[in-house]
Amino acid sequence: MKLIVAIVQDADAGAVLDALMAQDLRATKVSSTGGFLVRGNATILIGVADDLVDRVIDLLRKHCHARREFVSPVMPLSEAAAARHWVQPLEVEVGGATVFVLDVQRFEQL
Ligand code: 2BA
Repeated sequence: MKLIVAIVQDADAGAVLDALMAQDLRATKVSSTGGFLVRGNATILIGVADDLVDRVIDLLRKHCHARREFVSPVMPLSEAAAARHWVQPLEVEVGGATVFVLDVQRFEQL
């Protein structure tokens, strides 16, 4: 058995959960926050038999989309005044999904 930990964008989480449920796969969504952008994202935990891992990854690939986000660098007001120009927002591409596949040593439902 494997535990798939998929960090996805909030906008895609609903479609991923719907697709997992439609295939009778079990999942748990946990609200999370990315360390860099400090914006909400979703971490989806999916426990599956080994032979279903590729199916789940295909499903994540289908429903998770990369998007461009802009981050405004924070600058202290005094420095900003000294610089006499606006700091350009930084553009980053947030990936469709960041996926970890872990071996499960033991699985119990009590
Ligand atoms: P964040 O940490 O908020 O990162 C959002 C996006 O910002 C990243 O997209 C990447 O394009 C960019 N980014 C992150 N750190 C950066 C840095 N030090 N310098 C420049 N740009 C940077 P993704 O790589 O697709 O990551 C999306 C989200 O997946 C991340 O949100 C984080 O929540 C999670 N993540 C990514 N890699 C991870 C890892 N190795 N371990 C745990 N979580 C991870």
